[in-house]
Amino acid sequence: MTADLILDFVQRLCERQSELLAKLPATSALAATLSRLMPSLTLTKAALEKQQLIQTHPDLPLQIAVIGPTQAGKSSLVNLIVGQAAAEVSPLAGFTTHPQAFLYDVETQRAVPLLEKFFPDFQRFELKELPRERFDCFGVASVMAIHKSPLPSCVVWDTPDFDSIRSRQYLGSVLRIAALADLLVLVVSKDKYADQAVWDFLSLVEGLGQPTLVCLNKIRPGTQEILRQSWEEKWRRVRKDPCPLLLTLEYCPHPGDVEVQRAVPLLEACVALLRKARDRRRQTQVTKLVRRYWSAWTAQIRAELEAQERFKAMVEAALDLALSTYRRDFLDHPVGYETLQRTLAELLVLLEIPGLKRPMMAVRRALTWPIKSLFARSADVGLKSTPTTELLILRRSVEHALLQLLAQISDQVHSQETTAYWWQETACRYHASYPALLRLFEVEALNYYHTFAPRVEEAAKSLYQRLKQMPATLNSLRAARACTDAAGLALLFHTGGIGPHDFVLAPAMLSLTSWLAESALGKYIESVARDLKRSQLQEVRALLETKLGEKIAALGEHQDRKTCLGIPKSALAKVEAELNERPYGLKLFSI
Ligand SMILES: Nc1nc2c(ncn2[C@@H]2O[C@H](COP(=O)(O)OP(=O)(O)OP(=O)(O)O)[C@@H](O)[C@H]2O)c(=O)[nH]1
Ligand SMILES: [Mg+2]
Repeated sequence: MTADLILDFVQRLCERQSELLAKLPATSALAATLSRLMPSLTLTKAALEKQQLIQTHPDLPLQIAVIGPTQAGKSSLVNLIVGQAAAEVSPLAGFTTHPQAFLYDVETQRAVPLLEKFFPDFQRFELKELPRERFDCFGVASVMAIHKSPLPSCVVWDTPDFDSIRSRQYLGSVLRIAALADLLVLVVSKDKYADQAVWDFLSLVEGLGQPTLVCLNKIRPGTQEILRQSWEEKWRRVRKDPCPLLLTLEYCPHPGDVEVQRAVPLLEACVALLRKARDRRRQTQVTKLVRRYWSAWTAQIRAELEAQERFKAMVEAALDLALSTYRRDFLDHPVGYETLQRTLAELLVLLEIPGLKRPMMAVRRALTWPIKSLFARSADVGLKSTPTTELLILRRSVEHALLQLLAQISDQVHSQETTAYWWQETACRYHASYPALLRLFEVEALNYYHTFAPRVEEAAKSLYQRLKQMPATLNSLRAARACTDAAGLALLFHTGGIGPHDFVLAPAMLSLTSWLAESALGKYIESVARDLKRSQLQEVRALLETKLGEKIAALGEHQDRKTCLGIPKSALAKVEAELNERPYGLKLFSI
C-alpha cells in the first residue's frame, strides 16, 4: 500500500517535472534545479517498480548490473563474469550506449517478458540489431552456462557509461538498471576512480543499500595498496555505510591471455554477494531513498502551493475591496441608498393617499413590485443597461476589483522568480476566463436582486403596520404635501413612467424622506434600513465569496496543466502521512 502510494506520487512527479522542464527556458535557474532532481526521481521510480515486480514475480532471475564510467572496462568485466566473449568490447569511448542483458543459464521465455515489463517504454532488440541513434531500447542475449563456473543462474547487465557528455541521453536507462540490480558491480579504472561523476553516482545509489562490489580495473602492479587506501578514504567521505568489497584487477598487456585466473576472485565475490542479495531481495529499502530526497523533490511543489495560497488571498482581498466599495458607494451613501426609497415607494402604494387611492389600487393589483418589469427589460441586455443604482454600483465595484487582481497577477509574473511560470499560467487562465466571470457575476447579481425584492416589500409592510399604530402620524402623513407629490411620482414609477434613478432623486421623494426621518416614525425607519443593509451586505458577500470567489480561486489549481507541477496539497500530505507513520527510519526532511 505504502509502496504503491509512493510509486504513484513519484511517477506523477517524474512525468510533471519532465513536462515542465520541456517548457522552461533551458538556461533558467529552475530548469537547472529540476534537472538535478531527475536522476534521484528516476532511480527511486525504478526501484519502486522493481519492488512491485518482485512482489508479483518472485521468480525474477537475480540481476547483476555492471556499471561504471566510460572505458572503465565494463563490457570486458561482463565477459569475465559470464566466462565468454558475450559483450562487445571496444577502445572507442562511450561504445556501449544501450543496456544489454546477458541471460546466463536463464530460461529466455520466462525471463524476457519480465524484463519487458520492467522497461515498458523501451523496445527490446537482439544485440546486433540495437539501433545506434535510439536510446529507448535494450538488448537481450542468451548465454550458455560455463562448465564448472560457480555463477548461478542470473542476468548480467552491461550498461552504458554515466559520465560522458552524451550520457545525458541514456542516463535514465543506466539508473533503471542500477535500481533493478540485486548486485551492483561498480567498475572504475585507475584514472577514473576519483572523478566526481563516480562519487555522485555512488552517493545517489546509497539509499538503495544494495550489495555492492567495487572493481578497480587496469591497475599497475605495486599500486594496489595506495589505491585501495585512497578509495576507502573517499568512500568514508561520501557514504555513511561501510566500504564494500574492493577487487583490484591488474592491467594485463594482452587481455584474454589470463582470463581464467582473473575471473576466479571476481566470481567468488559475485557468488557470495548474490547469496546475500537473494536473502534481502524482499526487504524494502526504497523508503530510505524517498526520505533522503523528499524535501528536495517537494520544494517546487511547495513553492507552487504557496503561490496558490497567495493567489487565493489576493482573490479574497479583491472581493473584499469590491464589497467595501459597494458598501461605501451604496449602502452607506447618504443619498444613493435607493433601497430605502424603494421601500417608501412601496409604502406609498399601501398608504391610500386621498385622490390617488384608486389608481394605486390598480397598480397593486397589476404589479407587486416594479422590479419584475425591470428584469423583464434588462435580462437580455445585461446589467449595464439595468437602471438600478445598486446593481450599477455593484458591477462597477466588482469590475474595478477584478481588474486590480489582473494587475497584481501580472506583477507576480515578473517578481516571483521560481514560480513565474505558475503565475504566467494563472494569468493566462484568468485572462481567458474574465468575460465568463463577468457574465457569471451579472447573472448572480440579477438573481440576488430578484430574490431580495420581497424583503423590500416586507419592510414596507412593517413600516405600514407601525404607522397604523401611530394614527396621528399616519393622518398627518396622508395630508402632507410632500407625501401627495411623492405618491404621484411613485405611481409614475410603478407604471414605468419614470426610471428608478429619477424617482429616487426627485425633490418630492427627497422631501418625503426628510419628513419621515423627522417624524415619530424616524427611528423605526432607521432600524428597518439598518436591517435591510445588513441583509444586503450578507447576501452580496455570499454572492462574491462563494459564487465568484470560488470560481476565481479555482483558476489557481493547475492539476491538469502541462505547464506546472500541479500536485495538490492533499496528495503531498497523504504520502507524508504514510512516511511519518513508519515506525522505523530517518526523520522526514532530515537531509
Ligand atoms: N590491455 C588491457 N586493456 C583493457 C583491460 N580492460 C579493458 N581493456 C580495454 O579497454 C577498452 C575498453 O574496454 P571496455 O570493456 O569496452 O570498456 P567499457 O567500460 O565497456 O567502455 P564503454 O562501453 O565505452 O563505456 C577496450 O579496448 C578493452 O580491450 C585490461 O585489463 N588490459
Ligand atoms: Mg562497453
